[in-house]
Amino acid sequence: MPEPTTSSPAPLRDSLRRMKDLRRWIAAILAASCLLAVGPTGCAGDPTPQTFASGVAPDLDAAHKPPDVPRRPNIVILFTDDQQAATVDRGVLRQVRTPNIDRLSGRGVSMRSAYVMGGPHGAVCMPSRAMLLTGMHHFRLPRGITWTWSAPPAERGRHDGPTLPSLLRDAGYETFFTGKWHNGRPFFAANFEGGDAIFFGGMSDHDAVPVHEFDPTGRYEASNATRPDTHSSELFTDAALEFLRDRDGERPFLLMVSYTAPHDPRTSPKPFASMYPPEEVALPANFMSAHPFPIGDLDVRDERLAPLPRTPEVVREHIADYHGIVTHLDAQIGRMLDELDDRGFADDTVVILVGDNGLALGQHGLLGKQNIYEHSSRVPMIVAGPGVPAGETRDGLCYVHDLFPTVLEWCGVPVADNVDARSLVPMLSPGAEEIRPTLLLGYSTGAMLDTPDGPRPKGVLRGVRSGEWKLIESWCEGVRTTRLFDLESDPWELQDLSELPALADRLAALRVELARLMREAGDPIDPAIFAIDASS
Ligand SMILES: [Ca+2]
Repeated sequence: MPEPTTSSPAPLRDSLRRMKDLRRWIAAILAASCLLAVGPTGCAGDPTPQTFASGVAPDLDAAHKPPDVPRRPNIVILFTDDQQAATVDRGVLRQVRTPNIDRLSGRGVSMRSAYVMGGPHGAVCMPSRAMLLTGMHHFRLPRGITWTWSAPPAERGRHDGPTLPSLLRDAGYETFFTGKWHNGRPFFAANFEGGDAIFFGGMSDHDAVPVHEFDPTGRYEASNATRPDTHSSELFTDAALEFLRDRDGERPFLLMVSYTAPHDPRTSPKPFASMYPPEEVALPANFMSAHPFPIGDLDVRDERLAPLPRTPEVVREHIADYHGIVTHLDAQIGRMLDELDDRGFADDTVVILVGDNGLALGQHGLLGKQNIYEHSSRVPMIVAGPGVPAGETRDGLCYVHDLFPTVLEWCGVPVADNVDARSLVPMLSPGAEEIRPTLLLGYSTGAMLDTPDGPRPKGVLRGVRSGEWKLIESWCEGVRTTRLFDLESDPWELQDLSELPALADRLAALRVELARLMREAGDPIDPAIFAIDASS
């Protein structure tokens, strides 16, 4: 994998150029097939035969052949909440049982280096969802959908730009949503044309989630919410299955099932709740009783779920509960896969399982996701469907929101040039090209400090992944800490290599690349707080 360079990231430029070329090819073919099918009046809403998930520049002649490929695919997105990537990794270290997620990974490609970019406050779920829906880095999105409570009331839930569901809806897709919506009621109303069991908020008692039926007026008055006594994962799955059973089948569909499991409270029904005896849970290798240096959010809500110092006994109980709710969630995903199979959707439906962020659960002395270690930034991502290789894995770097242009590309919808996300299609092809040679991670506390330069987050974490290397820079109330890990030999991020003279050049290059990525992403933080010369 290419290393970061000091000035000209040639692999990145080449990758971008190839992707733009591919998009131009696809756009040309879509335009040609559209004209052939319906004349010059446009093809929104018409099922345009096309290949998808091929990852190769299509042959122009193919556009003139009879369609021997599936129609525009249905898209099912199973979006989970606070699910660690480790819960779907195959390997001896995984303790949780997920037979249905394994079934899905056997049908598709598992992205083992998929990340959430991060966020500007403790509720990382919110910017994560906003990025997936828009394909934009959260730095360039309005607070109204990434940090709702900090925006003026009139701007909360407001974003005028295109979104995945709105673009698919305009292209003729039926769009249906169930589950957790964390970006404001107006934003939901502007997106989906159908839904049920919609939960507006960040977290809830899983057995009494306040949910709404679909409201065509878009108002979603709080007084209209009901609290069914069904576990949230079952409730949202029930709504999704009802949608699949009731639909007329005329249009392709986008079905988004946004689970609020395994977010705490980590409760699950019998027998899942007692499926994993705490005393049998193995502690992670990077269990610590407390985080070893100051980072900004050591007192955020997630971190207060257990007292400090952490003890092995308490962490084992948290992990046991977590594994129970994950296996329960897996059972609901199994119901989804069964229904899709029984109704014959397997041939023309892409199924995506993706998490919004990870979770520490005792690693590095932390419990939450307000950091950028692997446990909290890396997420599950499995993509399965026609044209996608079965049972394969990819190690190339990508973001959750890279799914935005990926899905649009499959569905034949043009992607705007200003979108930050990059299509995963080249990664899913047999050649498995990289789309991101390096990748920025970042977290800032919502709590601000007054400084001579103006308000600044109390704590700022920024990191870069490149090949086997991971750099983390931390600034917390004036205290700087640097960590450099070799993830290949040290996947638990335990051994800091930043002081090794032999790695001084590598560290310097990574710091320069970090500053470049921050600027490219529109990050408002000045890399100078990490003593990086921003002009380099
Ligand atoms: Ca989350």
